[in-house]
Amino acid sequence: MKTAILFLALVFAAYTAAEPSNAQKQHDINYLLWKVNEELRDDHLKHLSETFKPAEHASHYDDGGAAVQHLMEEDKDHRLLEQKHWFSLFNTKQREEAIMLFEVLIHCKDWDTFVGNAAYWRNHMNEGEFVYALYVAVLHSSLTEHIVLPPLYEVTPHMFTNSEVIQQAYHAKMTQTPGKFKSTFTGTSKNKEQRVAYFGEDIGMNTHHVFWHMEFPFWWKDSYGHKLDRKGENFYWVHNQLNHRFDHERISNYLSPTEELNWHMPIHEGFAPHTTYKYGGQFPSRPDDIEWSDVDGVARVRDMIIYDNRIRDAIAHGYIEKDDGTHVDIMNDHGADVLGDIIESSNYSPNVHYYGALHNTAHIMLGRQADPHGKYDLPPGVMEHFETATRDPAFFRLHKYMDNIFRDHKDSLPAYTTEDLTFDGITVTEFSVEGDLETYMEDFEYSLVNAVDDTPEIADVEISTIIPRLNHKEFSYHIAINNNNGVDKLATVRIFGWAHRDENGELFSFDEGRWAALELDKFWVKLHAGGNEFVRKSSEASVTVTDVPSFKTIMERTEAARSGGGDLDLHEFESATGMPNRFLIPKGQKNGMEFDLIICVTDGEADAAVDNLHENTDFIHYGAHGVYPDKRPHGYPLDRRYDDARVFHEVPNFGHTMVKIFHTGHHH
Ligand SMILES: [Cu+2]
Repeated sequence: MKTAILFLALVFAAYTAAEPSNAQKQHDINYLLWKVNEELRDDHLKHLSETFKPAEHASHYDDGGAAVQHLMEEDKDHRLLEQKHWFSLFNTKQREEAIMLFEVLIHCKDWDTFVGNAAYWRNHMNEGEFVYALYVAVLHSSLTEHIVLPPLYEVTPHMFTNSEVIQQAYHAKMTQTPGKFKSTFTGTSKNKEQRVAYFGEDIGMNTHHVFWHMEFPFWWKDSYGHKLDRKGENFYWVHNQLNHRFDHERISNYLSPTEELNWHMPIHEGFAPHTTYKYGGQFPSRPDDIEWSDVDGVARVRDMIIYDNRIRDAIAHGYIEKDDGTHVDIMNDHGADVLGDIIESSNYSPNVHYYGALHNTAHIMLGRQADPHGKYDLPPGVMEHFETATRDPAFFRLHKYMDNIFRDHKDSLPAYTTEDLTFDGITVTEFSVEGDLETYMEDFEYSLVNAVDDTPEIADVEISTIIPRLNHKEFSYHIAINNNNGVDKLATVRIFGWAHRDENGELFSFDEGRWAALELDKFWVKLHAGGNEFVRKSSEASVTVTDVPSFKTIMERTEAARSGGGDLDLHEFESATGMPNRFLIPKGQKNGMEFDLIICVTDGEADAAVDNLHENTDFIHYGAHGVYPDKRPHGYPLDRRYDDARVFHEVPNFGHTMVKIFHTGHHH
C-alpha cells in the first residue's frame, strides 16, 4: 500500500515536472520573443538553446520526430535563410522554412520538448521565420492553451511604426536618452486617403488581421491536429467586415466607398509606406495611376483574369469542379465556404490547379508593382505582409474586388422569405440605445525597446511612441422581447448596423445597406414565457476583443505570478482574433452621423452548433479551436438578397432603431 502511494507520488511529481505552471510557460514565451533579434536574455532558455538536442527525443514528438529530422537536415546543409534578413510569408522558400519549424513545434508532446526546440531554433533560424512559426504554434498547440502572445507591434515594431519614428528610436538608444516620439499617419492632407489612414494604420487592427491569418493559415493541413471549421467562409467574412468597416470610416470622413480593383484599369492610388525593414532597407513605394505589369516568376496579369473568369463561371454554373472532375454544388449556405477556399486559396481548395490562388497571388502582384521585373533588387512590398498590407489603400480595393465576387455568389442564391425568418411567437417589443453614441481619438503609447539593437552590458532606456487611435464611449442596448409560446425558448440575438446615408447624404437602399452592414454583436439568451427585458453592453460584443496589454505589463504580471506562486490569469486576452473593441462602431461626425441599428432574434435551438451558449457570453468569435458556435452563415440574415425589403421589416422577431454617432475630437 505504502509503496503504491509512494509510486503514485513519484508519478505525480514526474507529471508536474513535465507540465510547468501557466506562469512558467508564459515566462518562457515572453523571453523567447523579447529582443528577438538579440541573444536570449533568460539564463535557462540560453542554456537550453546551447544544450538541447532536437533530434534525440523522437518519442517526444507525435510524428516520431519526422519534422525535426527534416529541419535538422536543412540546417546541416546550410539551406536555411540567414539571420538578419527580411522574412515574407508570401516568399515560397521562406514560408516553407517557417512551416518546417511550426511542424516541429506542433508535433511536440510535452512542454520541455516544445520550449527546448523553440530556444534551439531561435539561434539557428531567421528571426522573422521564428516569430511567425512560434506565434502560429502557440495559437494552435494544446500545450499553450492559456498563453497570451505579446502584442506583435512591440515584438517587431518595424512592421508597425513609421521609419521617421524608428530613426528617432535608434538615436535615443545610441545616446542613451529616453524618448517618447509622436507618430503621425503616413502622407499629408493633400492625399484624401490620409483622412482614413487612422484605420488602415491602426496597430490593433493590423494585429487583428495578422492574427486572423495565423488562426486560419492558408497552408494549414488537418494532420496538424484539427480541422479549421468554415475556414473559407471565415476568410470571406473577416475581409468583408474589414472592407465595410473601412467604407464606414470613409463615409464619416466624406469619402466615397472603396472602388474595386480592376485588372484592366490602372491602379489609381499610389502609396508611400514610410516603413523600413529591420534588415533589408525601405519598403518600396508605388506611384499613382500605374498600369498593371506582369510580375516575373509570379504571374501574368492575364493569368489573373483567367482565374477570375473561371471563378465567375463556377458562380454562374452553381458548382465548382474538383480536380478529379466531379462537381461540388455551391447553391447553398456552404457555397461561400468552398469559394473562400478557392479564392484565397488555401490547402482546402478542391482544385488549385484550375482556380489558382487569386487572393494570395494578387497580394504579391500588388506588392511587386514597383519593381515587377526585379531590376532594382527591392525587398517585398507592404502587401506581402499581413502586418503592413492594410496601410496600402490598394489592400481594400483588392478585397472589395473579392468581396464583390462573393456577393455575386450570395445574390445568386434564393432570397429569404417571411417563413424562413419568422420565429414563431417571438416579438421584439423594444430595441434602443441609451443616449448618443460617441467616438473620439485618444493617444496610445507603445514601446519601441525591441526595435533597436543592444547588448546585455548596456542598460535599456525607455523608448516609446505615441499614436492617435479611434475609441468610443461605452453604450448599451435595451432589448425587450415577448415570448408567447408558453415555454422557455433559446434565442440567438444578432445586432447589425449601417450608415443611413452615403458620403453625399443620399439615403442607402435596403439592399446596399444590408450588404454594407457591420456585425456588432451576436449572443444567445433564454427567453422565458411572457415578457423579457435585458441590457447588453457594448463591451460584451462577441465580435470584438480587448486590446492586449503591453509586453511590459504581461512580463510584470507573469513574474508576479511566478514569484508569488499564484497562477497567472490573462484569460480575457487569450483571443486576439476579433476586431479591437475600439472599432466596434465607426467614427461619427461632429453633428451626428445617422446610423441604422437592427436586431434579429432567431431560433437559438436551430442555430446553435454548441450547447449552453446562453451561459457563455464571451465565446471566441473567429477562434480556430473547435466548431464555430453558430450554424447560420456569416452575416445571416443579411447575407442574401430580399425580393422586397418589406419582408425584412415586417418580421415581428426583428427590430430597428436609428441612432446618431457623434465624434467629439481628440481626448487627452
Ligand atoms: Cu487578409
